[in-house]
Amino acid sequence: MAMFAILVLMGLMFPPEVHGVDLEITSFVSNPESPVKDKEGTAENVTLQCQVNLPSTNLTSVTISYPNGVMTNATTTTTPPSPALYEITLSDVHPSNTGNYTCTASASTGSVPTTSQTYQLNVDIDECDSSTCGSNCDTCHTDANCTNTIGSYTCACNAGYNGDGVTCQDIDECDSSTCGSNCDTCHTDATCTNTIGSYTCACNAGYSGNGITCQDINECDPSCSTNCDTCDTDATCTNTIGSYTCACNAGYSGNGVTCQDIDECDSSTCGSNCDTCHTDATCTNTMGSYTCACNAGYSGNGVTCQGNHNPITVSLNS
Ligand SMILES: [Ca+2]
Ligand SMILES: [Ca+2]
Ligand SMILES: [Ca+2]
Repeated sequence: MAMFAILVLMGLMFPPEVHGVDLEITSFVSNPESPVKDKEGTAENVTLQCQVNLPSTNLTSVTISYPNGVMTNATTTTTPPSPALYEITLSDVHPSNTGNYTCTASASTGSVPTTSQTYQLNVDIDECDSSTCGSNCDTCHTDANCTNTIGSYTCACNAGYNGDGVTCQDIDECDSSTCGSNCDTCHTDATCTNTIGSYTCACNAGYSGNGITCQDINECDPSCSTNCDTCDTDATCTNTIGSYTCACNAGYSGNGVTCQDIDECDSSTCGSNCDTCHTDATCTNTMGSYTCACNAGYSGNGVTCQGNHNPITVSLNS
């Protein structure tokens, strides 16, 4: 037991020589990992960690150089004979800390006495995050979307807007001369109305639908419930694409919306619609028509009437 303790003590005091193992940097990373977010009002510290494959007792130095070339000695807390992990800490990093850091290790023995490895550290401000960007916030337009990038950010106008993202203008989707690839999809029988950021479509009068699809309304259909015809009850409605027409029925005059009975018996007003009663008949006006009745002493249907007297024989002889 005493001998074992002595051997352990000797092992700590005189670490075994590493023979035939070349010096190697097995990893060089940051904690936290790059990219590191720089939040205004918060001090973000970054530790650069350089892992070598040999214990510190086999090394003469491990340095880390900054992007500007300044070199500093890294320190280790790893106990030999474990391979040594060397570190430096960057306090309160900012985007200016972005760049390539190089870890260089030098060994006291071995066929590879010196080796190095480079690490790209990125420190980024999220200009799109209004809760952390502080005085570095984006300048995107209200109607644009901000996208953070490492070292910068981009602005893109929202759908319905044109522009470079810093300035955005509403697209008039209804103006075919300017809408380009953003024109409206309203139906041919609809009216487009531009709105800020979008547009609306409404079917024209005489059509029903959502504006993207529109169908003719049959105003004459007895089952019509809205936008139905206004023809007079004595008129005939005829559906047309997008509208309808009203025509007064036979025996009536007017524009179809209002129709008046024609008095076919009144020769002063009947015009081209006068009765065809026989001379020896009496005309009686009716709604939409008229009747003819042969006068007393005559028989017939009123259109033709014959006298009911005995034939008179006239002698032509003198
Ligand atoms: Ca950024
Ligand atoms: Ca618009
Ligand atoms: Ca009449």
